[in-house]
Amino acid sequence: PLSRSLSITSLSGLFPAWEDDELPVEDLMLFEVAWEVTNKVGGIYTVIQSKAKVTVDEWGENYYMMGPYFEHNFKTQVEGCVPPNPVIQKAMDALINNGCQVHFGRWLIEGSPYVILFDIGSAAWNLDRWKGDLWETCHIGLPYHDREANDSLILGSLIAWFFKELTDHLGDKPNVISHFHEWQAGPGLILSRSRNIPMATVFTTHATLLGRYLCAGNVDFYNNLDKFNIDKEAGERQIYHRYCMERAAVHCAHVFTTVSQITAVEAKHMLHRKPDVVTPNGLNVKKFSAMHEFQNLHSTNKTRIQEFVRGHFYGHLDFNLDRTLFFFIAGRYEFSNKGADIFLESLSRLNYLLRVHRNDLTVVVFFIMPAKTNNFNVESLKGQAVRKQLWDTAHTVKEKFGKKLYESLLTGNIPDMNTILDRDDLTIMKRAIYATQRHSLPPVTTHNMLDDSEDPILFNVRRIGLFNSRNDRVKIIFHPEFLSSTSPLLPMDYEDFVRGCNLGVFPSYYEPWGYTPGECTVMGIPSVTTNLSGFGCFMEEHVSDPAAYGIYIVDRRFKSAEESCNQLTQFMFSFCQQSRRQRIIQRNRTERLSDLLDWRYLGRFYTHARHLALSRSFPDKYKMDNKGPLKTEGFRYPRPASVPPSPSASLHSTPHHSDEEDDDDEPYNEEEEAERDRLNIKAPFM
Ligand code: U2F
Ligand code: UDP
Ligand code: G6P
Repeated sequence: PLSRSLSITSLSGLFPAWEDDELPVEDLMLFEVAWEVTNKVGGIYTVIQSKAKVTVDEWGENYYMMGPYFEHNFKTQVEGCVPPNPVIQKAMDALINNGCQVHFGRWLIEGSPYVILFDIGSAAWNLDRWKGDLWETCHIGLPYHDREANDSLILGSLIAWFFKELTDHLGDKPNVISHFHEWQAGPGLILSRSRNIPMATVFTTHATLLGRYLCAGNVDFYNNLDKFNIDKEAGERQIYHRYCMERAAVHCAHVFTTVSQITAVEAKHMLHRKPDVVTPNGLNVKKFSAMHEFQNLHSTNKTRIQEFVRGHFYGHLDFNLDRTLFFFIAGRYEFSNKGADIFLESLSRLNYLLRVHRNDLTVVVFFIMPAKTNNFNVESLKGQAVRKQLWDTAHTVKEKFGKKLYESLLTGNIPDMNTILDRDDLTIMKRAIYATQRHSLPPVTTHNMLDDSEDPILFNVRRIGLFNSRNDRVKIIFHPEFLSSTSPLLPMDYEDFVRGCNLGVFPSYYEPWGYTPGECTVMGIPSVTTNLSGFGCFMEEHVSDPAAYGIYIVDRRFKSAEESCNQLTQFMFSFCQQSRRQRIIQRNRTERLSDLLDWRYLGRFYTHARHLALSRSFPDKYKMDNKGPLKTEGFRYPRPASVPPSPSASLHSTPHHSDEEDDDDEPYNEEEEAERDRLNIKAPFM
């Protein structure tokens, strides 16, 4: 018998006690199936990978992840081994003895979960037969040219086969729970259920196929959710078969979940089932023992970005890097879904505002969105080379200067500064300076774009005329490739880059969750999100004054694009008006929200979904007290203690109030403020 027990969280003490579902994990086996297990394609990889630790902590040896086998991924990420549980080996052998390759090992990520990986290629000769099975089962036909759909069917057939073998040998105990993610894992669920395999099933969608397609096509999606003829829309976009698999999986599952409230509403209309549980996406949060540690990281990484900017803008470095803020947008290159359209428009307005207010502040904005390119361009590489050369020159001269100075002091003399450097030294320095002349503006993009003329970012940069000219207070750098520490241009990992920036801007239109602003939050970097993203809605629900905590939520739901642009511009402009001191305080606050995004807290929604699935599939064994659905509602972070209570006074909710840069007179104490907030918490959880 299962129950929910009261547990006191081990987190910061900010959360009141909540009731947790308690599962007898020793009598259960948990399988989680996703195309992205050990295989990075998109955001689902982040979900699976970051959640591994808390799941292994709870389930130990009874937790397995399943996905496709790719040789390269296996070699680089997995330590192969023999399954310690003979039942697993037996089920694998049944497939292997029929010519299908299955691999087992520990995934080398935090938590080291077991993975069972199925080799699609080795089983592809069954495809036609399995297509027939799918047709027999649910009358879904897959076209031969859709490789992704065919692969998902092969994976699904192998997985359903595996579960059949497994459950045939398990008897009464342990009971199996299998959790499938996204439509690519759908066939495994559909086939398992149609074959009456005795196990509890959960299906999670991270975005609906139709939602993604319709939004990308510039329709007024949210105001017409109930009006779409979804079969027709799917057909017209040639995804009818995928949509059918998605919808079938959703309806086959004992429990259906999605990542946010907003996607729950979408799913109700696009898939005709209301999710049973919302399972928000968390992160594996690592806390520093002292606040200043992440602030120091900001500072050192900012220095690295500054170095890059010195090179990129060589010859045009007429702005003060100490008065320069770094903004960025990053993610999959879906121009309007990710809000790059309104971002660019707002940047052009921000540029205007900074100019008319004669602000000496400069904003350098990075667009990190992968597009098709033909490597780095010469101009960008040259910038870094020039910077390096200046650095080397300065270093050589400095050495020489230092040596002469030392010699002179040893003989008891202050050297003659006019002669300490000889003519050659001056020549070297002049040559180095001459090399920094350039006849073109610093480039907007770092790469040779394959589709330069049609590229939506470049097209709009041309339209608004932000070409990195001297007068512009907003400069743009489009880096059409994900970041990597091995890059010759900007050698930084994404995480370090984020830490070094001042503001992440993610004004998405279609974003079921949106990891990027959450990642900023746990690193203590403020960000802009929207009330159309799962993350933004979640923050709106749980934080009384999100902007005070460095979470700016643009209203894209009830406002026109024009109004949203204005709001975004205002957010950015008021951010620019903060002093350094205010930014530091705000970063501390932002970082304080990370508990809210920690899997140690959010993981319980997964536990709840599993519990619910067990109670539906094995009702005699696993009862659930009738407590109603587990919700995230009812808990709110209070407004930070030092922000004035009147909404008008905290219009932009910047930490008040000090106009001078680096003004340290402010009687502000981070620990005190955090403590005051703790005491302020009112509503109990549940
Ligand atoms: C949803 O995100 P998805 O996983 O469906 O989005 P994708 O298009 O699959 O992928 C975005 C990811 O792709 C990666 C990048 C992102 O994590 O790291 N990527 C890459 O590695 N290389 C490339 O060249 C291009 C992309 C949903 F839309 C989000 O809102 C949710 O947060 C997410 C998780 O629930 O699911
Ligand atoms: N990201 C990355 N490298 C980069 C830029 C972004 O790995 O240079 C990752 C980022 O960490 C985040 C993901 O891309 O996890 C974007 O996920 P999100 O949920 O925001 O949107 P999705 O693209 O999945 O729809
Ligand atoms: C961190 C460092 C400070 C530095 C500041 C820069 O807080 O600890 O030494 O001055 O970052 O902040 P800024 O918002 O100007 O990038």
